[in-house]
Amino acid sequence: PSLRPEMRYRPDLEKFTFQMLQMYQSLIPPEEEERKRRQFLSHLDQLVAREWPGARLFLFGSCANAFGVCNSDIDVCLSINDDQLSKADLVLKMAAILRSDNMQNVQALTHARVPIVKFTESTTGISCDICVNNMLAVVNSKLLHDYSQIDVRLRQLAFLVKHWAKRRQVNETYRGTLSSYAYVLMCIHFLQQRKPAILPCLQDMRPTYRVTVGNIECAYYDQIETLQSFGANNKETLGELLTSFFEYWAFRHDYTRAVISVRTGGYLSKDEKEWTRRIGNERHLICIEDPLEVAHDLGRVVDRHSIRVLRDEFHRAAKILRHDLNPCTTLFEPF
Ligand code: 3AT
Ligand code: MG
Repeated sequence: PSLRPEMRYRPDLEKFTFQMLQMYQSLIPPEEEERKRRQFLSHLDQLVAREWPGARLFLFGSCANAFGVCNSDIDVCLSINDDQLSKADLVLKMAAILRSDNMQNVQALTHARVPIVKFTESTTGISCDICVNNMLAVVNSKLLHDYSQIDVRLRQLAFLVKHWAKRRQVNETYRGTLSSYAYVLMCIHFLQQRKPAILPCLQDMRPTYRVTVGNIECAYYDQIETLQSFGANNKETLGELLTSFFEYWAFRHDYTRAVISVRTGGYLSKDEKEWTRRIGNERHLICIEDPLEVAHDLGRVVDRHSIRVLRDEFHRAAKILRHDLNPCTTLFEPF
């Protein structure tokens, strides 16, 4: 078969794919880490049950969504009915419980947009963030996890993209670059667009899973077992996909008009989202619609300076994947 245009440059594509698969394997957390994590969580469950018998802990983020590399932090959500205490109060109380249990570096960040308590367990060195009643994050983690189970190329691609973003320091929302969550959505959207498609649009299918969180209805098809061969007609390898991913974000994405939307499996316009003007600190220089909180643009953290940094990094990656003799090393070189 003839290669896509961006593949002309790489005669050693097979070798590159092989090396990328090896790198992917090396990023998967070992079973030992999973075991420690389960132990840690059951201990947390006990602590919480003692204080609040009706409360529950939910995992979310990279240890629940299948996109966690080794040594990731653990994100936990405390789900609790308490009309007396605010989220900030609950975070403070949780911090006190953790301190009296000898957890290390316990910090309550009560003024953050999402109040959390951060801490480390001394014996295992596991770092953990606990937030309160943030069930939307639990549901979006399930959505990402369900996508990850359809075609293994998503998990492979996203691991490498996240690894690249961390190495190149473009995975820092406090400095105006994108969250891991945003990068995974970029990968899902990208695989929905391949021809033939590698991923379906789960929110565009007959819903088999429904929950309401606050005033947001979440509904999508989650019987993933029936979708195992969905991407089978597309034979692209990891090397090709990674190359095309960076080509897309370097040269093809319409930063002026387009919004990528995993929810619809396609593109929307900034006009229809009314994301054309800057409001306060929120600009829309790269637009990624949150699949559940559709009024949220995950690119809103990106400013005039960081969009340059980000686009320069996409260019750099695309150029390396075209021309570099040793792309596996150069691509992931620390910034
Ligand atoms: P790391 O492996 O920790 O980098 P992660 O998947 O845990 O990746 P984040 O730390 O970026 O991802 O975020 C943790 C979770 O919080 C992921 C997602 O369920 C939720 N989340 C993060 N940012 C947003 C956002 N802007 N809107 C909604 N949910 C978000
Ligand atoms: Mg995390």
